[in-house]
Amino acid sequence: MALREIIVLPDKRLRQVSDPVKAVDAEVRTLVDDMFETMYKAPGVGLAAIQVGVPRRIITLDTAKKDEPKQPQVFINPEIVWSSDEKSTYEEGCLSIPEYYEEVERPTQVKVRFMGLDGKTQEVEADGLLATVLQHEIDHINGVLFIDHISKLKRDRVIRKFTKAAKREAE
Ligand code: K1U
Ligand code: ZN
Repeated sequence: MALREIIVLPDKRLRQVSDPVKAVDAEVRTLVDDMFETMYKAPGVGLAAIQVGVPRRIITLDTAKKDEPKQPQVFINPEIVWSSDEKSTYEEGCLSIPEYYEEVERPTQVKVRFMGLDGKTQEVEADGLLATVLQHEIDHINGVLFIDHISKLKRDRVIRKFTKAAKREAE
């Protein structure tokens, strides 16, 4: 297992649409192991492969509370096949936009079809934090960030802040 670097705004790779995985092979398994190590170290409750610079449709996730046993979950080629009309608001964060949090409204419940590490297609119905994180991560593999769901004023402000920081770091 290896820690990978998490790419941050305004890195253009975060806007890339990731490619589907054709088969679960050794390369995919190594990437998934590395994503879990990187996600737990961050720490985060989810991670999309593109956040470590790999444009594949792979998500790792663990929404277990601190006092609960770990519940690592892998979603390969995930797609939302149903969303509730009911909406919920959650204060989201993003490992690619560090230390910025904003309320986002999304469907309360979703049904997601995906491939597991065993190569089999499965479906999960999610609500609460799991539904929020799944939608956030599926956005990532489509090149969408949670700041795309907030006002343009707030979005422009956070993009400007991270662009300035990146320029300062490059000097
Ligand atoms: O995709 C990411 O950038 C990970 C992100 C997922 C997420 C969190 C909250 C709402 C929607 C999506 C994070 O994990 S940010 C860090 C975080 O929220 C957290 C970290 C440690 C413990 C609990 C939460
Ligand atoms: Zn994120």
